[in-house]
Amino acid sequence: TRIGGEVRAALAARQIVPFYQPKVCCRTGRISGFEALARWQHPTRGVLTPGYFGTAFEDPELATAIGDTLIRHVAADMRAWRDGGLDFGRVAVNVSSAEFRKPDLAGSILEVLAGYGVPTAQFELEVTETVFLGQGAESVPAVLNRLHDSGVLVTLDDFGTGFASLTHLKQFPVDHIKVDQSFVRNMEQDGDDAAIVAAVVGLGRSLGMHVTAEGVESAGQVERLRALGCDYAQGYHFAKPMAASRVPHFLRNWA
Ligand code: G
Ligand code: G
Ligand code: NA
Ligand code: MN
Repeated sequence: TRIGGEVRAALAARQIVPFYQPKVCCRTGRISGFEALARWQHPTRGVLTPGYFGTAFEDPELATAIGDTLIRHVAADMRAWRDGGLDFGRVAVNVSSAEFRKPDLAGSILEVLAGYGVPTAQFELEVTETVFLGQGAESVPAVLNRLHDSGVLVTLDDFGTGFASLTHLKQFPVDHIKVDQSFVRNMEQDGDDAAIVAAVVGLGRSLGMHVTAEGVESAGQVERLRALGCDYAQGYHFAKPMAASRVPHFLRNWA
């Protein structure tokens, strides 16, 4: 495809990079870590979000190429931050369904982390429920178990929007769940949304998992989430995804 060719060229030109969005502990207000989100630093069009190239994540070969590039970039950034004595917490990377078709996905991730001397406990994988149903679904249990057993945190993203989620929570080594932003957006006005967020927080609690609310855009939402006992919050209220070069400054200025 046209976009496929462009993405390949962008990868070769090192124009696809991770941006980082902080996650904040609701209880302490401290930064618990960041989510890495792919961005295309286009030479003429500026910084492009996956809205322009996200279909590439559905193509197994391209998704793997982007994933490999991105995870190396993230590990290199983590290495540099560690060397600079920066306390950045944990970094989460998204992995699409198509990437699970790659043979030994777990091994290749662990190899990159080891290569950069990044502790597995500082690394987190975000997957949506679609990975349990997608092309590489049969490899998912082994990959997640191996990563989890190696100390990598496994997070179920966009929780509440897929299907059979409760079965997956039981069957797979899920450490963390993220309440989808569609439930967080109107939680102050919509009682049903607030009830769903409360229920997910309660479910996480009872299963021993931490819960992150995503798409948090107001102080009022943060207050509600804190009252509900939600562990972490992420969204434009705190910060938009930022370039790696801005992370040290951001952390030093965080109260
Ligand atoms: O980053 P937003 O800012 O636009 O991201 C849009 C979508 O693209 C989200 O669903 C997000 O999870 C996905 N996405 C962003 N970066 C990556 C990535 O590096 N890998 C995968 N698989 N998906 C990503
Ligand atoms: O699928 P995933 O949950 O990984 O994607 C997160 C998406 O949500 C990214 O596109 C990210 O840029 C976006 N995002 C992060 N915080 C906010 C927010 O507060 N509001 C909105 N509307 N989008 C957000
Ligand atoms: Na995510
Ligand atoms: Mn999400």
